[in-house]
Amino acid sequence: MIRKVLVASVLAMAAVPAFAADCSVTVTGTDQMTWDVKNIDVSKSCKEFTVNLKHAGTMPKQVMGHNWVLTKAGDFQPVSAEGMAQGLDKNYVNDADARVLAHTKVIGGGESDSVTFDVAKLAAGEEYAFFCSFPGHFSIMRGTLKLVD
Ligand SMILES: [Cu+2]
Repeated sequence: MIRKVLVASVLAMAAVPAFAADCSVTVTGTDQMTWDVKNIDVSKSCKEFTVNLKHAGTMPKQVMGHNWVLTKAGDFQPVSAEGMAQGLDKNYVNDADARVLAHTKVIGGGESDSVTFDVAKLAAGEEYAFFCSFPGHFSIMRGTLKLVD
């Protein structure tokens, strides 16, 4: 009986990578104005996709805050400029701007936040940009996101 249970649990673990697409990613920001992810591939088989943003540093959000904002690649510059003008209270994002496809709040050292969005929002062949819209951070804290098979 014990042996049967063991075999079943090993099979269950082995089945996870084969049958479930990874529909989430963790992006970790630092006190050095960097994060550890430059490219995100979103599988078409995901209905929803979740981004978990973490801040591994110790600096407060007023000084070294980070968020994660998603737009089409072509919208990245105007959206980041407009976001900067919104201030920290608005997470440096204009929520009325339809070009913002998804975003987290601004977090400081030791904090985290997540955002989940519908994969149906993404079009195949379109390139998307993700970035931190905290003033000045977009030049370094930026990457590309694509819909893949
Ligand atoms: Cu930042």
